[in-house]
Amino acid sequence: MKDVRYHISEKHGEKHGRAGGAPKKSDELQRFGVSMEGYLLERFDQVIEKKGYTNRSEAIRDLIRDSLVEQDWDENREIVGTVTIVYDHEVRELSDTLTDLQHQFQKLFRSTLHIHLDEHHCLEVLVVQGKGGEVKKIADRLIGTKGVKHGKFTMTTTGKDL
Ligand code: NI
Repeated sequence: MKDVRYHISEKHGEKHGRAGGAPKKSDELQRFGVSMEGYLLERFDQVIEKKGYTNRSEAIRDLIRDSLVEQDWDENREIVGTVTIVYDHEVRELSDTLTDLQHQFQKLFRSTLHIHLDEHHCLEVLVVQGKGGEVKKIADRLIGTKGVKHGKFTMTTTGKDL
Protein backbone atom coordinates (compact mmCIF):
# COMPACT_ATOMS: atom_id res chain seq x y z
CA MET A 1 0.00 0.00 0.00
CA LYS A 2 1.53 3.19 -1.16
CA ASP A 3 0.61 6.35 0.67
CA VAL A 4 0.36 9.61 -1.16
CA ARG A 5 0.62 12.86 0.69
CA TYR A 6 -0.53 16.21 -0.45
CA HIS A 7 -1.75 19.43 1.00
CA ILE A 8 -4.91 21.34 0.65
CA SER A 9 -5.70 24.89 1.56
CA GLU A 10 -8.82 26.12 3.22
CA LYS A 11 -10.13 29.62 3.08
CA HIS A 12 -12.75 30.42 5.67
CA GLY A 13 -15.25 33.21 5.50
CA GLU A 14 -15.51 35.24 8.66
CA LYS A 15 -18.55 37.42 8.09
CA HIS A 16 -21.32 35.25 9.39
CA GLY A 17 -20.81 34.30 12.98
CA ARG A 18 -22.76 31.33 14.15
CA ALA A 19 -24.97 31.62 17.17
CA GLY A 20 -24.73 29.14 19.98
CA GLY A 21 -21.09 29.08 20.91
CA ALA A 22 -19.66 27.41 17.83
CA PRO A 23 -15.97 28.04 17.27
CA LYS A 24 -15.17 31.43 15.84
CA LYS A 25 -14.45 31.42 12.16
CA SER A 26 -11.01 32.17 10.93
CA ASP A 27 -10.41 33.34 7.40
CA GLU A 28 -6.80 32.37 7.56
CA LEU A 29 -5.77 29.97 4.85
CA GLN A 30 -4.84 26.74 6.57
CA ARG A 31 -2.89 23.89 5.11
CA PHE A 32 -3.00 20.33 6.23
CA GLY A 33 -1.56 17.08 5.01
CA VAL A 34 -3.69 14.15 3.92
CA SER A 35 -2.41 10.60 3.50
CA MET A 36 -4.25 8.04 1.49
CA GLU A 37 -3.73 5.00 -0.65
CA GLY A 38 -2.54 5.73 -4.17
CA TYR A 39 -5.47 4.05 -5.87
CA LEU A 40 -7.94 6.13 -3.85
CA LEU A 41 -6.25 9.32 -4.89
CA GLU A 42 -6.17 8.19 -8.50
CA ARG A 43 -9.88 7.50 -8.49
CA PHE A 44 -10.54 10.77 -6.72
CA ASP A 45 -8.57 12.63 -9.37
CA GLN A 46 -10.57 10.94 -12.13
CA VAL A 47 -13.85 11.88 -10.48
CA ILE A 48 -12.96 15.48 -9.87
CA GLU A 49 -11.65 15.85 -13.39
CA LYS A 50 -14.96 14.61 -14.73
CA LYS A 51 -16.76 17.06 -12.51
CA GLY A 52 -14.65 19.88 -13.83
CA TYR A 53 -12.70 20.83 -10.73
CA THR A 54 -9.48 22.58 -11.52
CA ASN A 55 -7.75 21.43 -8.36
CA ARG A 56 -8.08 19.03 -5.46
CA SER A 57 -8.42 21.74 -2.86
CA GLU A 58 -11.68 23.02 -4.29
CA ALA A 59 -13.06 19.50 -4.60
CA ILE A 60 -12.16 18.71 -0.99
CA ARG A 61 -13.64 22.00 0.22
CA ASP A 62 -16.93 21.07 -1.45
CA LEU A 63 -16.89 17.61 0.10
CA ILE A 64 -16.30 19.13 3.51
CA ARG A 65 -19.08 21.68 3.05
CA ASP A 66 -21.43 18.96 1.91
CA SER A 67 -20.63 16.90 4.95
CA LEU A 68 -21.06 19.92 7.26
CA VAL A 69 -24.47 20.72 5.80
CA GLU A 70 -25.51 17.14 6.38
CA GLN A 71 -24.17 17.04 9.93
CA ASP A 72 -25.77 20.36 10.74
CA TRP A 73 -29.26 19.09 10.21
CA ASP A 74 -31.36 20.03 13.14
CA GLU A 75 -35.11 20.10 13.29
CA ASN A 76 -35.10 23.60 14.75
CA ARG A 77 -32.52 25.11 12.47
CA GLU A 78 -33.49 27.01 9.36
CA ILE A 79 -32.69 25.16 6.17
CA VAL A 80 -33.37 25.48 2.46
CA GLY A 81 -33.96 22.61 0.14
CA THR A 82 -35.62 21.37 -2.99
CA VAL A 83 -38.18 18.64 -3.43
CA THR A 84 -38.29 17.11 -6.88
CA ILE A 85 -41.26 14.94 -7.75
CA VAL A 86 -42.46 13.16 -10.87
CA TYR A 87 -46.07 12.12 -11.02
CA ASP A 88 -48.91 11.19 -13.31
CA HIS A 89 -51.35 14.06 -13.20
CA GLU A 90 -54.19 11.78 -14.29
CA VAL A 91 -54.06 9.75 -11.10
CA ARG A 92 -57.27 10.60 -9.31
CA GLU A 93 -57.02 13.42 -6.78
CA LEU A 94 -53.23 13.46 -6.90
CA SER A 95 -52.85 16.97 -8.30
CA ASP A 96 -55.41 18.25 -5.79
CA THR A 97 -53.61 16.62 -2.90
CA LEU A 98 -50.28 18.12 -3.94
CA THR A 99 -51.82 21.56 -4.37
CA ASP A 100 -53.66 21.32 -1.05
CA LEU A 101 -50.42 20.52 0.75
CA GLN A 102 -48.75 23.54 -0.80
CA HIS A 103 -51.59 25.83 0.24
CA GLN A 104 -51.75 24.39 3.71
CA PHE A 105 -48.03 24.92 4.29
CA GLN A 106 -47.60 27.91 1.99
CA LYS A 107 -45.09 29.63 4.26
CA LEU A 108 -42.59 26.85 3.61
CA PHE A 109 -42.81 27.04 -0.19
CA ARG A 110 -40.67 29.69 -1.78
CA SER A 111 -41.06 28.78 -5.42
CA THR A 112 -42.29 26.02 -7.68
CA LEU A 113 -41.29 24.91 -11.14
CA HIS A 114 -43.70 22.74 -13.08
CA ILE A 115 -42.90 21.00 -16.33
CA HIS A 116 -45.33 18.88 -18.35
CA LEU A 117 -43.05 16.02 -19.38
CA ASP A 118 -45.46 14.22 -21.68
CA GLU A 119 -49.21 13.59 -21.93
CA HIS A 120 -49.33 12.08 -18.46
CA HIS A 121 -46.28 13.02 -16.48
CA CYS A 122 -45.40 16.17 -14.63
CA LEU A 123 -42.16 17.14 -12.99
CA GLU A 124 -42.22 19.58 -10.15
CA VAL A 125 -39.35 21.19 -8.30
CA LEU A 126 -40.39 22.90 -5.10
CA VAL A 127 -38.05 25.17 -3.20
CA VAL A 128 -38.69 24.87 0.51
CA GLN A 129 -37.36 26.92 3.38
CA GLY A 130 -38.06 26.71 7.07
CA LYS A 131 -37.19 24.80 10.20
CA GLY A 132 -35.49 21.52 9.39
CA GLY A 133 -38.18 19.43 11.03
CA GLU A 134 -41.06 21.09 9.20
CA VAL A 135 -39.30 21.06 5.85
CA LYS A 136 -38.40 17.39 6.16
CA LYS A 137 -41.93 16.50 7.15
CA ILE A 138 -43.51 18.30 4.20
CA ALA A 139 -40.93 16.83 1.82
CA ASP A 140 -41.76 13.33 3.06
CA ARG A 141 -45.47 13.95 2.64
CA LEU A 142 -45.06 15.22 -0.92
CA ILE A 143 -42.81 12.34 -1.91
CA GLY A 144 -45.03 9.82 -0.12
CA THR A 145 -48.23 11.00 -1.78
CA LYS A 146 -49.87 8.11 -3.58
CA GLY A 147 -49.17 8.36 -7.29
CA VAL A 148 -45.87 10.18 -6.99
CA LYS A 149 -43.57 7.95 -9.02
CA HIS A 150 -40.31 9.34 -7.81
CA GLY A 151 -39.31 11.98 -5.37
CA LYS A 152 -36.11 13.38 -3.98
CA PHE A 153 -35.43 15.83 -1.22
CA THR A 154 -32.17 17.72 -1.38
CA MET A 155 -31.15 19.77 1.58
CA THR A 156 -28.82 22.65 1.16
CA THR A 157 -27.84 25.53 3.38
CA THR A 158 -28.89 29.14 3.77
CA GLY A 159 -25.18 29.77 3.25
CA LYS A 160 -24.80 31.73 6.47
CA ASP A 161 -22.46 29.30 8.17
CA LEU A 162 -20.23 28.18 5.34
NI1 NI B 1 -48.05 19.04 -15.82
